[in-house]
Amino acid sequence: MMSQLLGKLLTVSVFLTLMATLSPVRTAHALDPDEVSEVVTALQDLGMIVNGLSGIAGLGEPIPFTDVNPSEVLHLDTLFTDALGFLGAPESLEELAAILDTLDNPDLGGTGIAVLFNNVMADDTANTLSFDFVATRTLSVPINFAFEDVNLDGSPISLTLQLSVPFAFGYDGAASIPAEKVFLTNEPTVAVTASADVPAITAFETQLGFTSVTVAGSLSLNIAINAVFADPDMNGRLTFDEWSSTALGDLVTVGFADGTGEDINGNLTLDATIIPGSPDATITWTDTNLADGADTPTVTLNSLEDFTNIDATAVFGGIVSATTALMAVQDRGDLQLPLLADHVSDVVRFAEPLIKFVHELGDAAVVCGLNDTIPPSGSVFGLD
Ligand SMILES: [Ca+2]
Ligand SMILES: [Ca+2]
Ligand SMILES: [Ca+2]
Repeated sequence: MMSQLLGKLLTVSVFLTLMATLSPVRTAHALDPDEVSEVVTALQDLGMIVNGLSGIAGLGEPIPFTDVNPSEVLHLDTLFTDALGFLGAPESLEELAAILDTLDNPDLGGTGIAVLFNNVMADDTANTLSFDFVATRTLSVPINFAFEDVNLDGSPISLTLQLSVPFAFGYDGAASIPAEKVFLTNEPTVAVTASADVPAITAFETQLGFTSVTVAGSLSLNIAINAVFADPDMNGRLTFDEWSSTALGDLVTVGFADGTGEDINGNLTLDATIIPGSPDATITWTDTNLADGADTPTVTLNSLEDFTNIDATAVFGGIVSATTALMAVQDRGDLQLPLLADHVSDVVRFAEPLIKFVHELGDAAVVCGLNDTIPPSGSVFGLD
């Protein structure tokens, strides 16, 4: 009885041992240092790809109401490789993860860019490594608005740029081609945002055509730009081989996304003292979603329109014509003017405020006079 039981147990145990031996289960092993260095190389190489996004589409376009673009503010052409720096020679993926976790930097190379390596995780059994890279910079940039006849340069606003991207790496030592051993298990999106929230800008004075205007208003920005990676053969592994041999335009799609709430919401008022009432003009630029294309600004200049169509040369041209006419008359003697009791010399006195005005502007290095040059040159002050 007992021997029968033992015999059965023995049979079962032999069967199980045989099964274990025959089954093709490949137990993952920790990577050796050479293999870890392949992952480090791949990470650095991918960094070059991310750097290469600099200037593409929205990343290289000025942020509305400013004259800076996300790539230059975030130093995107070197950002990711600068953040990685020298990774040394880790002997395991967990060691590599520990190194990445120490790379957080509140001021990367004195650029004012703060970088974070968040959620860094490695598994030396599954041969995986993942982390989220986040770069943030808040800076002060002057308002800049150039559209049609209007070109405003104004007071600074606080603008925050952020780039975030999740990376998930895998390693397969059995891959037939060495460059296919390291791969991304995700198709990462490099998400860039530019945001500002200024309920009341610092009012500023600027030139609009030939008059000075005071600009006030509010401005909020929630710009979102996504650079989306795609696995060329869609087999779930975006390999080192694929990202290094695929044209950037085929590997990554860059475009505006729908930012939080209103993507652009800017309302400026323009006021010139020369025109009664306030404000004299408005500039409105709103767009709830830049992903479907950007709306154009609405510029309502009202009476200020006239001032954008005239420049200093035209104004001085007019003054010169008037003074030329007066001098021509004066050359003939101090005649009494028709229908008026005044003589020409009285008219010239009447013109004195105008001449004084020209004197004042003369300090601004504008040469104005009777000679038919551009701008007119020679003296017009001989009348006084
Ligand atoms: Ca693939
Ligand atoms: Ca939106
Ligand atoms: Ca839109």
